[in-house]
Formats: sequence, structure tokens, C-alpha cells
Amino acid sequence: MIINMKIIIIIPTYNERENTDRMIETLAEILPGIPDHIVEVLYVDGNSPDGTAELIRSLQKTYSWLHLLVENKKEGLGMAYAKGMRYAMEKLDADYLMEFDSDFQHPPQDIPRLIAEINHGYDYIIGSRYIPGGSIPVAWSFKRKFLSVVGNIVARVFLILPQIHDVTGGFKLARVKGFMDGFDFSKLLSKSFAYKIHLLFYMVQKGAKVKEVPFLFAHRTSGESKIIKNEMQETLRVIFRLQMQNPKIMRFIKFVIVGGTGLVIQTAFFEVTSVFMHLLTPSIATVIGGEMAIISNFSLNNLWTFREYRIAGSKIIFKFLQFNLTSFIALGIQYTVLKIGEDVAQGSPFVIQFFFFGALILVLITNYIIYNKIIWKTKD
Ligand SMILES: Nc1nc2c(ncn2[C@@H]2O[C@H](COP(=O)(O)OP(=O)(O)OP(=O)(O)O)[C@@H](O)[C@H]2O)c(=O)[nH]1
Ligand SMILES: [Mg+2]
Repeated sequence: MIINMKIIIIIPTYNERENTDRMIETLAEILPGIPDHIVEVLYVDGNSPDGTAELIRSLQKTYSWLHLLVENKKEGLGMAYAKGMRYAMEKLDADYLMEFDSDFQHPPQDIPRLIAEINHGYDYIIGSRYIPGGSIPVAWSFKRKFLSVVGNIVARVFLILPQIHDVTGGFKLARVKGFMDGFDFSKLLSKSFAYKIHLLFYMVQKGAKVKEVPFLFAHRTSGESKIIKNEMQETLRVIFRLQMQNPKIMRFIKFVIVGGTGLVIQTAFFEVTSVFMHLLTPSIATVIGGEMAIISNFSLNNLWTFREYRIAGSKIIFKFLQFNLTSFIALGIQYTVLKIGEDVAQGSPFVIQFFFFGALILVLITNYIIYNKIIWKTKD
């Protein structure tokens, strides 16, 4: 069992005076009841003109667990968390960092439920609105509900994280050691709300053991929303940047590019030797060009796509034969699919094209799986 962890609840604020008094008093009732761990609070105020920081400062006299960091100016939610998390790790010796809103949308009484999961060995505990028992506010307009649900689905799809049901929420608890202590905040991809996508992706890539805990996301009843209008666009930008740095995605893109160069080689050889120079019959030109493409594809994949798993020495001959065999299997798949297509299409060029491209995609996927699992034996 994991005990005596120091948990820092980080609460960013901008003009939240109306909520802050009540929030601190509520936390003062809840925190002492949390067993096994030390729980403290760090407010990160964006130099609110409404005097939020002054209010917190006055309450610090009563509560020793209450910390405050005041930014020179408001720089966005992501920046506030970046500053708060660094401060919590460097100055407050945090073992776990909690992300928490100041406006009662994250129910304070659910804090102990998230913390309890630390004892079960979880590294990343996500307050989830999209699993049974969780929900978004009933009072939200249809538009806001729609944007939240669809935005979350889109983010899950593009992040390729089907196992996590809520990727856009902001109520979370993350382990420092081995996880957040290795995060480079100078490379945080968004200064605003989309920062959370980056942190989540990082934790998952680091291999965090994840637990989702359902909670009812409440409607904001006082204070004003700071959410920015083009958040969807910003989220997509962050996801795109993350995937461009994702070795798995880059490997697949390289694989497709190499396949494309193979097609160019085969076509060029066919056009030059058979069509223009009449040196070879079309069938012979296709087969020789095809083998040239196979040799080139194998070499490029070995040197570039799968370079971390490069094959060298005498093994290369066996692996090259395997690679050739894979290409024959691919031809077999294409032949079979097109044969079925011929029966179904009954002369319709549209239907036959559908089968042609369908077979191509199938071959792309099977080749990629065989390369990863059998030929280069990648570990992820
Ligand atoms: N320090 C700091 N805090 C911020 C900033 N933007 C938002 N916050 C705080 O971050 C939390 C989340 O912001 P909200 O405006 O509530 O965002 P939201 O919950 O998605 O939107 P609503 O549902 O309308 O409340 C609140 O506690 C805000 O006060 C910022 O730029 N700097
Ligand atoms: Mg809010």
C-alpha cells in the first residue's frame, strides 16, 4: 500500500473571488478527513483585478496548507498549470499533482475518491464525465453539450486512445516520480486549455497506470467563464503536433512513403523498358520492375522506417526472402479480393474500383502488421 504521499491540489484562478472564499472553507472541511496522505493546496492566480489573491493571502493566516503563487499577468490556463506544477514539485516536494477548477465544477467532495486510487497503485487518475456514473451538466445548452461530447470523441480518435473515455476533462491526479518530474514544461504545446491533451498524452506514452473515476461535472453558478472560443482548433493543433512527434505514427507515414516510392520505381521501369524502348514485354517488365521495387522497399524500410530495429549481417538474406514472401501474400490477397469483386460488380466500374482500393488498404494493413510483428519485430 502506498501511504504518506504529498498531494498538491493546484487551482488556477482568474477573477474567481466569488468562488474562492467558499472553496477554501469547503476544502478545510474535506482535506483533514483524507486518510493516509498529506494534502495541500496551491492557488495560481493570474493577477486577478478582482482581488482573488488578496483574499487567499488573508486566509493563509488561518490555513497552513494553503499556498499561493501569483503570476505577473494572466497567460492562459496551460501556463498557470505549468507554473503551478513546477512550483509544487520544486518548492513543495509534491509526490502527486492534482488539477482542479476553482468554480465548483469539479465537486470538492470527489477529491478523496480520486486520491483513494493512489493506494491501488495508479499513476494517473482521471475524473471522468464519460463513463457510467459521470456526466456533463444537464443545464448546459445543446450547443455546449454537443461541442463537449463531439470534441472529446474527435480527440480520442486522433490521439488513438480508445481506452480513455474522457480526454478533455480537467480534474486529474498525476504521479510525479517517473512521470511529471520528466516533463519539459518549456515544450508544453499550448498555453491555454489544450495543454491538458499534451499532459494526458505524455502520461499515457510514459506508461502510466490509468484509472478513470466517474464524477458529475457541475454547472458554473457564479463567476464568469474564461473558456476561449476557438478551443477546438487549438486542441486539433496540439493533437497534430503530438502525433508528428509520435514515433508510431511517424513509422507508419514512412512505411506509406516507402511503398509509394516502390510504386514509382515499378511504374518507371515499366514505362521506360516496355512502353518507350520496347526492350521487354509488358509482363516481364512488370515482374522485373516489381522485384526492383521489392528490393528498394526492403532497403529503405530497413534503413529508414525501422531503423531502430535494423537487420544486419547474414540474417538479412533470410529476412529479405520473408519480405518477398510477404509481397506474394499481398498479391494473393489482392487477387482474391478482386476475384470476389468481379462477381459482385458484374461489370460496374465503380464497384470494381471500390474493391481495388479496398484490397489496397487491406494489403497496406497486413504488410504493416507483418513488418512489425515478423520481419522487424518491433516492440510496440
Ligand atoms: N491563472 C489563470 N487561471 C485561469 C486562466 N483561465 C482560466 N483560469 C481558471 O481555470 C479554471 C477553469 O476555467 P473556466 O473558465 O472555469 O473554464 P471551464 O470550466 O472550461 O468553463 P465554464 O464551464 O464556463 O466554467 C477556473 O478556475 C479559472 O478561474 C488563466 O489564464 N490564468
Ligand atoms: Mg469552469
